[in-house]
This record gives sequence, C-alpha cells and structure tokens, in this order.
Amino acid sequence: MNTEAPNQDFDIAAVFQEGLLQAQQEEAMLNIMLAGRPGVGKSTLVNAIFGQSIAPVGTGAPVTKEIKRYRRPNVPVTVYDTPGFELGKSATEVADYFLGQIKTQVTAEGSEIHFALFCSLAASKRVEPFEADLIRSLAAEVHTAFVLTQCLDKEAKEVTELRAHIDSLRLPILGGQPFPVLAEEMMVKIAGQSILVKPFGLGELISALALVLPEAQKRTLASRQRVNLDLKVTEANSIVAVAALKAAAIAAVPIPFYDIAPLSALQVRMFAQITTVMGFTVEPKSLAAACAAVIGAGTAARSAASLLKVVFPLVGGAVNASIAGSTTYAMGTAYIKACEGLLRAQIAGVPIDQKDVIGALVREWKKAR
Ligand SMILES: Nc1nc2c(ncn2[C@@H]2O[C@H](COP(=O)(O)OP(=O)(O)OP(=O)(O)O)[C@@H](O)[C@H]2O)c(=O)[nH]1
Ligand SMILES: [Mg+2]
Repeated sequence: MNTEAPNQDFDIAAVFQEGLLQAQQEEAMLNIMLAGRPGVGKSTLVNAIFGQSIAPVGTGAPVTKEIKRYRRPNVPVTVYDTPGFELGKSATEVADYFLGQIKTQVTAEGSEIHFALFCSLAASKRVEPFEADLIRSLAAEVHTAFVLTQCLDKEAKEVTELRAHIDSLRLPILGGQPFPVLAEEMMVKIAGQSILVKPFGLGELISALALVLPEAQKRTLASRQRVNLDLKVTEANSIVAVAALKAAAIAAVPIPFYDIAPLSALQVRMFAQITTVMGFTVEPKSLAAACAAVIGAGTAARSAASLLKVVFPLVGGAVNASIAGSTTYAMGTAYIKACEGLLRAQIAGVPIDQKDVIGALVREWKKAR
C-alpha cells in the first residue's frame, strides 16, 4: 500500500490560526453580577480573577442610572455592577429591581445572569439583616457566592467569628459558606513592621463557581480566569478526551496514511483549543515549528502531510481507530503538560516566552514516547 502522501499541502500554521479563531468565536458570554456596599473591593475582585482591568476602566455603559455594565473588547465577560443599597427600600425590593434590570438586558442578548458575587469586608462584625435578606432574594434567582473581601488572615479570630455568624444565618449561598479572599497583595503594618500579605482564596472561589456553570460558560471561566490553573488543566483534559473520541471516529474505518489530513487537522485544532483555555498567546508559526520538531520534519509550515504519520509506527499502512485515538490523546496530554509547566514557572515569577512553549512541547513529547 502507498504510505506516502501524494498531496503534502497541510499547513499547520494556517490550521492552528483557524483553530484559535474558532475557539475564540465559540466562547460563550459569561454574565456576572456584583453586589455589596461601596468600596468593599468588588472591582478589585473581578479584576484580580481575570487578570485585567475589567470593572473600573472598561467602558461602563449605564444599564439604568444606578447599574453599570462593564465589557472589554474581545473578552467574553460582562460585569453588571450594582451600587450600594438605598436605605428606605426593603432588601427584596432592591434585589428584585437589580435582578429585573439586569435580566432584561441579558435576556435581550439571549443569555442569563450566570452568577452573583456578594461582597462584604472580612473585617465586618456581622451581616446586617438587610444584607442577609438581599442575599436570600438574590440567591433565589441566581447562584450567589458570598465573598469576604480584603481578608488578611482567614484563621483570625474575628474572621472565624464572622464565619460562624454567617453559618448561623443559613444563607442559601454557593458552597454553603463564604469565601474569604485577598484579591490583591496588601502591605500592612504590624507592630511597626511592614508586612506584605499575598493574595489568596480566589482559586477556591473559582472552583466553586465552575461547578454550577453550564459547560459553555465553564469553558469561558476556565479560559479567562487567571487564578486557578487546575481548572484550566481540567478543561484542557476534557478537550483532549473529546478530540481523541473524534479522532477514533474518523478512523473507525481504517484510513490509509496518505489520507489522514483530517486527523492531523483535528489534532492541530485541539492544540488551538488547549492554547486558548490555558490562556497562552502562541504564534501559529512557532507552533508549526514545534510540531515540525516533534515529528522530526525539517521545515515548519508545509511539512509532513500528517503529524500522525511520522510519529506513530505504521500498522499495515493505515491508521485505525485505536491508533488515532491514542495518538491524539498522547499529543494533547503532552501539550497540556508543556503549557502547565510553563504557567507554573510563570506563577513562580519566571518570565516565559513563546519559544519556551515550543521547547516544552518537544520535551514533553519525548518524555511521553
Ligand atoms: N491591597 C488590596 N486592596 C484592595 C483589595 N480589595 C480592595 N482594595 C482596595 O479598596 C479600595 C476599594 O476597592 P474597589 O475594588 O474599588 O471597591 P468597590 O467595591 O468596587 O468600590 P465601588 O465600586 O466604589 O463600590 C481600593 O482602594 C482598592 O485598592 C485587595 O484585595 N487588596
Ligand atoms: Mg467598583
């Protein structure tokens, strides 16, 4: 059987580029509502989660004279920011008003409010009855996480007492308990000493939110947040599982090697999806070079007709379902490991660039074989 590809026109860079675009276009909008007193740290919280200034500097379009909507170009996240509560109105009235206004807006876009973040200072003594009622009214309609902001020490006596108090209120909040967080590092003076307290708690909050989101919004959250690497890896693994199944389906009837461009395209698109979830910016040309290095081909873009062909042993000149599935799985897993290793390095303060992604992919691939 002819195992040579008669048509070598498989442009990895182009397919990868197309895959990146597609992954971005498919990202579902995530609608977030913020509530809580003024100045408790609502904006700081969302900006820290997404690693960019969404709430204060985005174009805040007024939904009503009170509610602001924040959105940035090319970021599928919309934040609805509600103001501090007006006294004189009941909590139910306030919640219904906010929810009603925001729902009108998101429904017009064919969507819904995906969750609300109710924020209160970790240093507060207690939750006022008005706030408790507001949370109950919100939580009756949307998933509501109770976030204790600007927390310096979640084990501190005051915080433990506040949490016990919140527990006693039996609020219908996400996860059954509040999330103490420090969204941004904070310099504090203790006994004349300046101490830098590092951010914490955002990863736990994101994990809990991911559990209640529909698949599409979970993907958006996983891709766009910058505080929970495990969620990215989990999502990336499910991308690989789906791709491996698709690959096996394509090769359900064994296909000859000269005809496996669709399989290779599927694998390159899988790389693009993983790249998007991991939150990397990778130049298509660099990725093509990496693939070329992985498969041992000399040139980058228009290299082998298939990634599979060179990497895996010929079995009777054809690819069967099991080879297609396992190859796709192995490639995806190596790429995730490469991305994960680099992101961990980056979190530890090591600056990384695109060339590192390529090197890491090649290393992981060699380890896996
Ligand atoms: N270091 C540090 N400062 C914080 C944190 N959260 C809030 N702050 C500070 O607290 C102030 C208020 O924070 P914002 O995020 O603007 O609070 P907000 O709830 O959005 O305020 P309004 O939109 O005015 O209601 C700002 O000066 C923030 O820098 C945090 O986690 N760490
Ligand atoms: Mg704000």
